[in-house]
Amino acid sequence: MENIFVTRPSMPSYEEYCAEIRGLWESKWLSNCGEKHQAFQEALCHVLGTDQVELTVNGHMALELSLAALNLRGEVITTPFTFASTIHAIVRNGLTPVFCDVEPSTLTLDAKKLERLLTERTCAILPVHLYGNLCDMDKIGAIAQRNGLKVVYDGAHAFYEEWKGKSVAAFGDITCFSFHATKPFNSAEGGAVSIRDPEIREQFVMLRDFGIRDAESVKLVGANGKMNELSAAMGLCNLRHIEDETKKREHIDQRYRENLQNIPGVSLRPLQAEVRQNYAYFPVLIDAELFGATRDQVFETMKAHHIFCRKYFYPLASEYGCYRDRFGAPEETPVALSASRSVLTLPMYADLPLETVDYISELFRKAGGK
Ligand code: T4K
Repeated sequence: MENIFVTRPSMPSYEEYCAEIRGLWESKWLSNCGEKHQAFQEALCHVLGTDQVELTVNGHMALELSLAALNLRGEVITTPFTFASTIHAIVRNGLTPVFCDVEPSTLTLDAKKLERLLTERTCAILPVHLYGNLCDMDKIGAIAQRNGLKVVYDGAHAFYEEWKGKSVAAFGDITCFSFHATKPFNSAEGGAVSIRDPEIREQFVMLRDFGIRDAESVKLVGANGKMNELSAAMGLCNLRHIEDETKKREHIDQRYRENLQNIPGVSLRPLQAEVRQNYAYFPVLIDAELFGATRDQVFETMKAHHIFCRKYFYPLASEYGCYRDRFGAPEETPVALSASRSVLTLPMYADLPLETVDYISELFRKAGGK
C-alpha cells in the first residue's frame, strides 16, 4: 500500500509549466517583481474582484508584513486554534497576542467572546478563516468599527471563497492568503494580501522590498517578502485549473460526508450557508467515549495502514514551548482546547481517488469499532 498523505499539491502538466517559464530563459529575469509576477497579480485581482492584491513569498510574510504596514502597538486579539504562523506574525512585530476562544461550530474566533477581551491597549483583531470555514465577518467588523480597531484576516485556508457572492478579500482592512504547496491553490510557495487602504498598501510594498523607496532611499525597516518568477508562473498555471480542482475537492468532501455521517461521536465540519467553498480541509472531531477510540488512537491506526492524517491544530498556540505562561492559559479557551484534543484532519486533495476515500472512511469507522 502506498502512503496517503493529508494533502498533495495540485499541479499543472509538466508541459504547461515548461511553456509558462520558457521565456525566463531569454529574459533571465527571475525575481524582483518581473513579468510573471505582474501577470499573476493581475490574474488574482481578476479572480478576487479587486485591484488591491499584492503578492508575497509565502503566507507567513503576508501576515507579518501586513501587521508591520499597519504600524500597530499593543494587543491583538486572535485565536490559539491556528497554525504557528498566525501567532508568530503578531509576536515578531512586537505585539501581544490575546487569545479569544472559538465558536463551537466553525471553530473560528467567537465574536460573542471578543468584546470582553478589549482593553485600552487593543489595536487590532486577527481572526482566522479555518479549514474553509469563514469567521463571522459582520459581527467582527461591527465590533472593530465601534472600537476603532484594525482587522487583519488570516485567510490562508480561504482563498477563492466567497460569502454572499463577495470574495473574502473584500472584508476587513487586510486579508492574507497562503499559496503553499499544501493549500487548495498553490504557487509552490507563495501568498498574497488584499489591502484596502492605498497608503497602507504602499507601505506594504516598500516593506516587502527591504523598505526601499527608490535606488537611493531606504525609508522603512523592511524584509524580503517578494515572490519569485518561477512561483508566479506556477500560480498562473494553477489558476487556470482552479475551478476543476475545486470541483474535484467538492466530490471528495461529499463522499466523505456520505461515508461518515451519523457515526456516534464523530462530528463533521458543517458547510456554511451562502459560502462558496474551497474544501480546503476535511477535519473530524472525535468524542472518544461515543466513538470507541480516542483521536490519537485513530491517528495511530490510520498511520499503521499508511494513511497519514494530521492533528491540525494541536497543540494550541498557548501551549507552545515558546508561548506557555506568556499569553494566557489553554483552559481560558475551553472550546479551542477541546477541539485541539479531538480534531483529526483526513486526507483531502483534488487527485485523491474516491475509492481511496472509501478505504479511508472504512478504516476510520473500524478504528472506533463502528
Ligand atoms: N496561517 C494559517 C492558518 C496557516 O495554516 C498557514 C500555513 C499560514 C498562516 C502560513 O502560510 P505559509 O507561510 O505556509 O504559506 C503545512 C504548511 O507548511 C503550511 O503552509 C500550512 N499552513 C500548515 C497547516 O501545513 P506542515 O508542517 O504540516 O506540512 P508538511 O510538510 O508536513 O506537509 C503536509 C503533507 O503535505 C505532507 O505529509 C505531504 C504533503 N506535501 C507537502 C509538501 C510541502 C506534498 O505532497 N508536497 C509538498 O511539497 O505545514
